[in-house]
Amino acid sequence: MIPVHTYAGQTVYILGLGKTGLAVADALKAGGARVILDDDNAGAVEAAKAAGWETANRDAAVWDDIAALHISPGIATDFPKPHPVVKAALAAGVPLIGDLDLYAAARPHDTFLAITGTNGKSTTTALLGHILRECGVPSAVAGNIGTPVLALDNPAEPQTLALEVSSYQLVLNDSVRYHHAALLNITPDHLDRHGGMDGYIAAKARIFEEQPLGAAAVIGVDTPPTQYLYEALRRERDGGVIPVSVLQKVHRGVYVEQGELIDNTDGGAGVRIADLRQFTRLPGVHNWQNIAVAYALATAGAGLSPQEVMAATATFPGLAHRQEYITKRGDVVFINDSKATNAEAAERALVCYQNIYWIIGGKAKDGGIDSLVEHFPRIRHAYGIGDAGAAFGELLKKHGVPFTLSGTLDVAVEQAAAAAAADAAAGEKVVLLSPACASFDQFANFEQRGEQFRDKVMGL
Ligand code: UMA
Repeated sequence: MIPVHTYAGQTVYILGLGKTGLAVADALKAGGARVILDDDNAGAVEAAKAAGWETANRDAAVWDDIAALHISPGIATDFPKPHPVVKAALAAGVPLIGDLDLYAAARPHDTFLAITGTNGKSTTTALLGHILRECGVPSAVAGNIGTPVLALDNPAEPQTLALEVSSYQLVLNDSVRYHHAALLNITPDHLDRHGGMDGYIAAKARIFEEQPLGAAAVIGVDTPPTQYLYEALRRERDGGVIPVSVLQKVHRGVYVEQGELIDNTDGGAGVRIADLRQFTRLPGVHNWQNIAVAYALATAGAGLSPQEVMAATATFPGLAHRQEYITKRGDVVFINDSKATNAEAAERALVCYQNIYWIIGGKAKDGGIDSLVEHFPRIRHAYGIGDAGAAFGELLKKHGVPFTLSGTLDVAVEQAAAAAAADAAAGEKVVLLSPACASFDQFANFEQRGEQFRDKVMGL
């Protein structure tokens, strides 16, 4: 844990007692502040009380004593409407703070390599963290990926953070300057929290605001909003703006052509860095973009050589639940893509494989799997689970895909594994859990669903 001394001797109100809020409470207390804790969930407040924390009352007078209000990223400041506690604090002139603000103040000599984007930010952050570690850079991985920054160890020497930053965090933590930063892509997401698409784009663009001189700004230019932001930033800055694409050649940037990573950041003809098809733990074009962005940050930001970055990439094990390679039995590979909770995410996995034994279903999202019909020829057999299983089966059968309504994940794994093993067709077969649905009908969350898949496969 990292003690934060900014509010020593003062009182901070902490709203939101999830991972972030509790890490902040520990850090501020260790730095000599008084903290009072609050949450909309009465159970969370009771648990805090039972753990010995002082809890807040929400009457107006409370603000007389408060130096700052810390809010967790999940709490609304503006849209769809400001949280009443946020409103009351602002009316009383109490500033809002976020955990990244506190970290930056507590460890001013650390370097942020920050990553945001609608898709791929966790994989890119984990990969960058792996590269830094393998290359011997004192470093840590934190942020939206799951570890709140203040829960990290507090080493005596400065370190580099591979930091995943969400749009929520970008809006909230307005004192933070990201030394080197990357924006992967922007497609509509979290629009309710940002008042629409313009607000969401503005939130993402904040990652490049007031970067220090010499900063790298890495931008994936394959989505229209990021292409636009790239053009604007390139006009504004003398250098350091690095476009990344998996669709086209870019000038003074990093791009992927037929699976080859090419670096022409020096303005030359382009140096071939590696064939990305060799990295089987990072399959698919979307992962090529993640690799290209991590490469650009690791070279331009952390000063590592292309060779050492690629050597480290080769040993990256991949992230759990995102096209996670589980095992191979004979010519059957088992892949856990439980994180694919909608059709768009499942599509990214489907395009990577042939001869797929596909486990699908759960709590359906709007639109179901209609958008995936063009990929159905890759499916040898589909296995339906959960609420949406039967309805998906109707669509699959209509398009000639053999379908079994398995009901539960365990049954589906047994059926898919047996059928794939008996399949005499040439080449690799893939048993793929990529459900295109939320998990809440049968599981606590997608992690639990993925773990059950992994356990079942390993126990077969
Ligand atoms: N709460 C309230 N009132 C509200 C909203 C929440 O009291 O109006 C309380 C809840 O009852 C709960 C707590 O706040 O007790 C939860 O706070 P939180 O939602 O901010 O969650 P944390 O556990 O602190 O996790 C946060 C991130 N969550 C969100 O941004 C929603 C985690 O990202 C992140 O991993 C963690 O900090 C560490 O940095 C998750 C996420 O879903 C993975 N992120 C979104 C995404 O990736 O799309 C942005």
